Amino acid sequence: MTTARAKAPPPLADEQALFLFRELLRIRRFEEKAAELYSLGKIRGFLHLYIGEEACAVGAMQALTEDDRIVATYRDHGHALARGLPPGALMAEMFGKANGCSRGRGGSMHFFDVGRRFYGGYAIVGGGLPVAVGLALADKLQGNPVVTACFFGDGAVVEGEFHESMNLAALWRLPLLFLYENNLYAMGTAIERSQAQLDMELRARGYGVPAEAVDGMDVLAVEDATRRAVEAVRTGGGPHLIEFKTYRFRAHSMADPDLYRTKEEVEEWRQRDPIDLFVAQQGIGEAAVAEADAAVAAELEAAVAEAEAGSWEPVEDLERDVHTPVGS
Ligand SMILES: Cc1ncc(C[n+]2csc(CCOP(=O)(O)OP(=O)(O)O)c2C)c(N)n1
Ligand SMILES: [Mg+2]
Repeated sequence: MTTARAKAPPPLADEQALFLFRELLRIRRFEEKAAELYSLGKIRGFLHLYIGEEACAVGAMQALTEDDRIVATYRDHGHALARGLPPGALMAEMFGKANGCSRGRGGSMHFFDVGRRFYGGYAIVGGGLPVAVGLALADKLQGNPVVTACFFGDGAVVEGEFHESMNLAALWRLPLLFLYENNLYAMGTAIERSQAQLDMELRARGYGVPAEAVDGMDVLAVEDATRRAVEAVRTGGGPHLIEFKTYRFRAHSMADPDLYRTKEEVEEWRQRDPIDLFVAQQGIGEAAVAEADAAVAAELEAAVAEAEAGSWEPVEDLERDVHTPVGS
């Protein structure tokens, strides 16, 4: 595979470096808080943490405009935060409260915000891919200069939905960007045990879709590759694919004992923590780190308070949005 950015990236202006640092840190701290609240029973149901993969969502989101559309996976906290969904609305959603971004009906895996063009959060692995094809098809038919970016994992690429989506997107030259988060595992199954062909560029070539692999722990490499691909898609180049080579530091979910990989492997990847890497790469000083940490902590405290203060949906609304009268 072609690998972008062999040389070290240039330092950013201070303001931009601090902005990106805070974007990364917000996701990390949000999820640490979510894990804590899960063990306290405030958040129930499923909870899948994105810790370790933050650079993928943050880097990719920098290259997309407000008009572009985002489709995420069930591990969607990072994508939603990077897209600008308010932490309070997300926390309330995980509490099951009516002030949540999906009225408390979806929880952690079903964040949604049409206004911010954030179309889920899907509990079904690969479920977002056909939706993204539909969104991109609509934009193409309507002549909208909009790109749909769809995140998915290595568990999705061995499903029919991925291949059907690639086929139709290529056949119709849709403005669709496939963002493949390859964290090497789908639950407890390593990619070597599920994929007959690990080279994604080769697989994408079978559909005539240009593909590139980048270091998913390097936020600037992710941004750079996404920017180039978005430009190509937006100017009529048809679908493109980027593979982010990444790793989740935590278990698959709060219920996973994490027995299918070695502690040494996890530790090796932790040495390339995307936040630490960025701090070192950009030379962000201790005082700036502490300041950002305090600001993020205050934001999250307010988010939790908002979730606590929210109310449950009234029982009279139980069937609302479940049945739609014929003809409406
Ligand atoms: C269609 C479908 N099959 C199986 C599952 C059960 N399941 C939940 S998460 C998961 C693994 C998905 O792995 P991947 O796509 O690599 O995402 P990651 O967890 O690594 O972010 C599976 C198989 C599901 N939710 N949907
Ligand atoms: Mg995976």
